[in-house]
Amino acid sequence: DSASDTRIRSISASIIEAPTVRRHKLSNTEIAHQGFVLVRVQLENGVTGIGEASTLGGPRWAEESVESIQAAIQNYLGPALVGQNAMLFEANAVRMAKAATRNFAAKAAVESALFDAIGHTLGLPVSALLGGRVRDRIGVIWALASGDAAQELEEAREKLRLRQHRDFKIKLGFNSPDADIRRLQHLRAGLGDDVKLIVDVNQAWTEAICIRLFPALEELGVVLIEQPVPASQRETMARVAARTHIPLLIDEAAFTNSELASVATQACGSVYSLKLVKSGGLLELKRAAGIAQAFGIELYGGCLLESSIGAAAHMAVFSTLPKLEWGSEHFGPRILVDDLVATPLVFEEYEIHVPTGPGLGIALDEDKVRFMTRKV
Ligand code: MUC
Ligand code: MG
Repeated sequence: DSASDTRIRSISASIIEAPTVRRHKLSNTEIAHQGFVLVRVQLENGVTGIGEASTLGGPRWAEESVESIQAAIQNYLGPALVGQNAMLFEANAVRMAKAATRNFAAKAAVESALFDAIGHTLGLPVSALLGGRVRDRIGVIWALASGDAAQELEEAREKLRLRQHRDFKIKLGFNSPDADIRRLQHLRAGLGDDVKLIVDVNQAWTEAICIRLFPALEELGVVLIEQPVPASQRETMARVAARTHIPLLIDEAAFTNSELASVATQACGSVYSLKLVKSGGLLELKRAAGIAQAFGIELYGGCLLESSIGAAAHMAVFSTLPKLEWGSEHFGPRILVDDLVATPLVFEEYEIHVPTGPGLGIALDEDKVRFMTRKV
């Protein structure tokens, strides 16, 4: 009957521009608003599923931009899937792989929407479709990235006071290495020794800078160093990983699961940042976790400043992983002036609650979406 007709009727993609509460700086870009592509999949049974692709500073953090993601979905991924049964997730992923190479953010957003639609059709959370939850709450860190140490200290203290975050990721690499260390010293002195500090250099340092600065990071009690050198320089990354007592967190150096296997074999790091925009889908993200685990690499639940839509898709996967040693960094919903959903993810006692409702467990706020949709 029509209620069980889960064939895909249409797929649409619109561009969203969501202002952030403050400027967010990375070594290679800087944002004051987030660029998302909102995907809506309609099934023949009348159910709609939603998914979100996130970018950071245009085609800068990775090669995809909101414009390229929208074009890939409208012209290639959508046409490859219309008429197919949404429930056949693996077959649909194969179809998307045939229609377009890479374009991971675009593919992941479409697959999220398919999972959301099927979850709503069956009355099941997406986590149940991915094997079921092993955890209901996931620890969540906050990123400090204004570059102004006094402002950052105040911001971190507020997060601690509200019991929302107690671990912090500090974005480095947009100032000189010495200024980075001074900023970290200021934060450590102000926050005390109990707060976990992670640094993300976003590929900005050379091996020489690493050699010079790592002892200072060790002294400051930094617990993770994320992607200190360029993603393509695997030998360099392996050498600097071997020099420090701080684990290296692999981010931009591994998008695909073959890249992950390569960086693992080359000993480029000992923790991996899981992201939908790198894996290109929920199923592939779950496989990334298995590959990392097989190499003895610990897992970190990465983000690209998604709204509650993209964060919920990550939570659906993260909640099913046997191990997630480092929790997650899905602070994205909280850095937006306004979230896109009527039911934002719950942040409480330093954790995010994994949504339990059907599908992704979130519902759009259509007024906010309309307001933030780019007018063409
Ligand atoms: C990245 O490189 O990890 C995630 C958090 C943040 O502040 O930047 C992003 C991307
Ligand atoms: Mg990173």
